[in-house]
Amino acid sequence: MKSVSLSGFQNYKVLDTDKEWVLYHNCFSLCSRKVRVCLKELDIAAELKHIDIIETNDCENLEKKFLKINPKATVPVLLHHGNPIYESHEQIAFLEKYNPILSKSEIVDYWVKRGSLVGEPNENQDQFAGNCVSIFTVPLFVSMLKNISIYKFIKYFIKHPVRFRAFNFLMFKLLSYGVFKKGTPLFKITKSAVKNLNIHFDDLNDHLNEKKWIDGDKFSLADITWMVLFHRLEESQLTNYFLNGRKNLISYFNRLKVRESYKSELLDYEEKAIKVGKDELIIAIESNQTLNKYYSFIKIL
Ligand SMILES: N[C@@H](CCC(=O)N[C@@H](CS)C(=O)NCC(=O)O)C(=O)O
Repeated sequence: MKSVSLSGFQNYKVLDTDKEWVLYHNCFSLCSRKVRVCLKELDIAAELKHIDIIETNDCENLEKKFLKINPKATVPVLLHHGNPIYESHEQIAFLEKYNPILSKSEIVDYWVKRGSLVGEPNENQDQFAGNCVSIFTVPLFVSMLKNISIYKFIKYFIKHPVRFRAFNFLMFKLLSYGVFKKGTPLFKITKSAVKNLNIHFDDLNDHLNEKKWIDGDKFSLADITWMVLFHRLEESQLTNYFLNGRKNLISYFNRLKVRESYKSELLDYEEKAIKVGKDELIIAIESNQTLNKYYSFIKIL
């Protein structure tokens, strides 16, 4: 199947449903988390349909039934009366219109865009912090994929409509922590991800000066966007490194962590595959020489 580019609200139905909102999501997916947090913050009820992706042990996203919902095979997909909205930054903007209780301004739009994950993570890292953070998820991916049968990868490789992803994931499984060796493509991409994320964080740290939230006193979609990025870095054992010396970001992340949505939509969704992967990662950072060197490399950049 050819990969297609889909974004925003589509003028056709992909599901016959009497529900106003349906969200196809995954417990681990960064973008799914963003939309779940948004639903919670806006107090919008949706029917949630969990779709396993390879990291969480299966490839439900490659089944015919799901490809009808999204031919690109990615989550999240939000349906409004059965019409799909693709791309999480479009989904949160669409949801916001139905309960406009959050702060809205050009500043919010700017930081939502800057925190989004758009296209493939190795591209446009200077524009999108989400693309950079995606690169730092790879060690956790590899740790999670260790426990998944190779047969599932064969299916994944054959059926995934985005060839670049199919190839990368197969490599993550076959080479395991070997993908972090000095000189590998991932090692090179990491260099630019570190450089760009440091710029995004410096700018956000400066912007937050004396502000409670990104738009001042009121919480906004921008805070939701950055909440999931910080949480992902925390899972990847990198918050201490990236927040170190950035006082405003440290206190901002502490404020984000005590929101109810952080607990109910992120922490309480930590399913077995995530827990096992995280434990495995913590041990491997210490015991696996290649991974240990990779983390040290990130920290000296
Ligand atoms: N830019 C998209 C990213 C969607 C995406 O890459 N989703 C990942 C999870 S975060 C996925 O579905 N991966 C499954 C796969 O590619 O097999 C968005 O913001 O919604």
